Amino acid sequence: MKRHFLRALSLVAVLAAVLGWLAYTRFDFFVPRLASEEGVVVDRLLRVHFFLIAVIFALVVGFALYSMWAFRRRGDDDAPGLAIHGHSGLEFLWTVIPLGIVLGLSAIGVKDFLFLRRSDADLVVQVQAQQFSWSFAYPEYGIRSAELVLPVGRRVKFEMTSLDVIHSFWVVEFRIKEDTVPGMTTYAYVTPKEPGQYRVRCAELCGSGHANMYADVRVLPAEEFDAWVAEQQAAQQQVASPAEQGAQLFQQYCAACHALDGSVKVGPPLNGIAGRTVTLQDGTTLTADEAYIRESILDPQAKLVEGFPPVMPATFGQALSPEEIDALVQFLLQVEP
Ligand code: HEC
Ligand SMILES: [Cu+2]
Repeated sequence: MKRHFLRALSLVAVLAAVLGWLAYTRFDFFVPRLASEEGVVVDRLLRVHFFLIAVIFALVVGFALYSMWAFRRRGDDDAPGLAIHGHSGLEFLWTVIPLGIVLGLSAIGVKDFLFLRRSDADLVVQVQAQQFSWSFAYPEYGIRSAELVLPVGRRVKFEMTSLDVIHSFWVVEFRIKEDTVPGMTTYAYVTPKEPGQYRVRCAELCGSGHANMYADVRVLPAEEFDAWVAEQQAAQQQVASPAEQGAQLFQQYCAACHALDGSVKVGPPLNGIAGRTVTLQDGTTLTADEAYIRESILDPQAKLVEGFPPVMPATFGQALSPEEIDALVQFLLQVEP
């Protein structure tokens, strides 16, 4: 028995050494690119987990493989196997060692968690989620953007909320994920450390356009970020024509569900909507005019288009200012068929 045990243990040791080494040194291969200071802390702990998981895997699989080979059925040997009734020493070890590991990991976890959630920040970005778009406001600078633009090296505090259902703000390269909850403000902190292009994804199944709910993230060196802010501030001074502004708003808030090339997404295509004959769910028809388009945006459930589910958010009256609604209506009235 002892001979078997020592052999199996050698197999485990070899497997554990190889897999543990791979998991620890090739960790970067298994995780997405890392772009924040906070992520360094997250990855450090995750790497330890990877290593332990590889070792435990080797332990289980090593003994199993060895036993399958060494104790395989031979010839016409029908004798019953060895009856073993437990082993106090082993049970003690496999209780105490995992307990120690779990307690150790949770101690590191608490320490890291407090570090990640510490409340110092030198830039606040307000995140508003709604079906199926993101919008970012920079109160310090008085600007609002559909793209999340951040400077390298400044700790950012995200103050997040949702207008309708629970969404989840997830930027995998920053290693942060935090739910956005209607009626409540949730927080996340991040210090970008690599300029580059990343993506916010919604990580909470939130409805029919969930898979399209993302926003671009652009991390810039400090001077370029300042230039971007100045540019945005200047752009807000200039009055873009309502139709231009409407086109931008459309991309941000509506494009997840409405195409402009005639294809059907979650909702009907909106190119050439003005003057179109629309059949409603109750079988009546109407000609789409300005009042109908406006009503469709502010109170989408008032008249439902035949063949489509009633999933258009009824929150645009809150998410957008009256001028922005006007801009959208102007845009839709003149968008090419
Ligand atoms: C969650 C997906 C979704 C989003 C986001 C969305 N819509 Fe809709 N929309 C629909 C669906 C589905 C319909 C058809 C059912 C109905 O009438 O409500 C519709 C209908 C419409 C109609 C009537 C279309 C017709 O053929 O009569 C208009 C106009 C419209 N939407 C405009 C907008 C605008 C503008 C936005 C952005 C501010 C927007 N929608 C955002 C899903 C969406
Ligand atoms: Cu969502």
